[in-house]
Amino acid sequence: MSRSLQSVLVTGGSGFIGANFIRYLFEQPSFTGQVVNLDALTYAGNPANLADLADAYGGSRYHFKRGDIRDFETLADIFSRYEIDTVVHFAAESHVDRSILGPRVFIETNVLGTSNLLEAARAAWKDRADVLFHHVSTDEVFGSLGEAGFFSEETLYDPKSPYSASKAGSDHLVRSWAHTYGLPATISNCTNNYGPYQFPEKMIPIMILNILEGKPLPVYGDGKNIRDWLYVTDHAEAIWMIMNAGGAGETYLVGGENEWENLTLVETLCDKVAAAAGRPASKARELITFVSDRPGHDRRYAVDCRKVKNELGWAQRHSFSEGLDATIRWYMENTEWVEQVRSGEYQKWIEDNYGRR
Ligand code: NAD
Ligand code: TDX
Repeated sequence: MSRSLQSVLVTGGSGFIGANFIRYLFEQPSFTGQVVNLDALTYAGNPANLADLADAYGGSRYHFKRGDIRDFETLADIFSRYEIDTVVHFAAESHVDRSILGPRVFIETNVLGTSNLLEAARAAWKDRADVLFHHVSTDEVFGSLGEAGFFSEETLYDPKSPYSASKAGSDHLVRSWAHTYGLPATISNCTNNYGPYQFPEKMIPIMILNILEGKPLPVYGDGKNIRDWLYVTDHAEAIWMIMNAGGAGETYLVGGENEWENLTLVETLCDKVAAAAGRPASKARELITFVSDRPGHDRRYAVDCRKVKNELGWAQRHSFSEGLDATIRWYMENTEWVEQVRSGEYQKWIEDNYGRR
């Protein structure tokens, strides 16, 4: 049976990947449905990320609802009011460092919030087969790799941080709802994303902004931890392909086949940002500062993404160099956005426009 894909509930659509995904969706001629973006607007959620889409499609094909996935009644109301037939679940606490400082909200949102969403979908859909619950997850659930090897769909879970443990918990819940209740569900586990609208607490935007502002570039530990980087719209495309053709109950690993040691990446960013700003690269590199390591810091992530490539025909479109150039340009051109998300004004603006949480 083919999937409806006509009324898509996107959770966390005002965050980094969610906003890029909704933008991507509205660019697809084959997507003719509506999107309901449910977002609690935490520090990481910003309605400005989709302001132009809200102008173009607001009230017709795009609906924003400020709400929390921890609140079951909100979810049940959305499923019935908008006749939701598809869920793409991004909403989460997403930053590893924050999970080390305060794990509780990660468990509440990522684990309990996901269980609420699964229950709301199950109650609304009953035994419908033309529906889909797609869960967006991370390669961090598999733990840390040594120098060789890759995570695959068969790798056993071994999360190491409160963040990755909470995401692993949510993955297990989705799998169990699929197995026990027959909920049509898919999961993607993706490597590190980068691109426009990423909150400047994550490595690439922090480094770009600090280079531009002449501030120290904090490299954790020895700088030799390895991450695999993927441009965010390539991730969005993989999700869209899974929504269309991914098998119910299946998991897909998605990655950039693009591994970088942190220090080498920071040096590359120094060179690229300095060139874009017309400044000497050597001055930028002088800003590199080694700082205490992240507790429990995973050494290396890398994924074998042959399944999504061979079965669904996915391939990334952006080379790392092009993607970084586009990202650097975006942060240089969107200084107002940067100021807004970094200032207390942002929280005030949210409260004035959307009410206190
Ligand atoms: P983000 O922190 O930028 O955005 C998260 C969004 O979820 C925000 O808009 C926030 O307001 C919203 N949110 C948080 N708690 C909520 C709640 N209780 N109810 C409703 N909305 C809530 O995160 P991101 O980087 O865009 O990541 C999105 C998803 O993708 C997450 O599930 C994350 O685990 C996963 N992921 C991220 C990466 C990455 O590199 N960033 C890689 C793989 C997977
Ligand atoms: O200031 C920094 N200095 C530094 O050396 C920061 C913020 C990070 N780092 C290092 C830690 C990591 O090895 O850079 C690497 C990338 O760090 P983050 O941007 O915090 O990402 P990471 O911890 O790898 O997790 C990200 O990718 C997987 C996302 O935040 C997760 O949501 C996603 O699941």
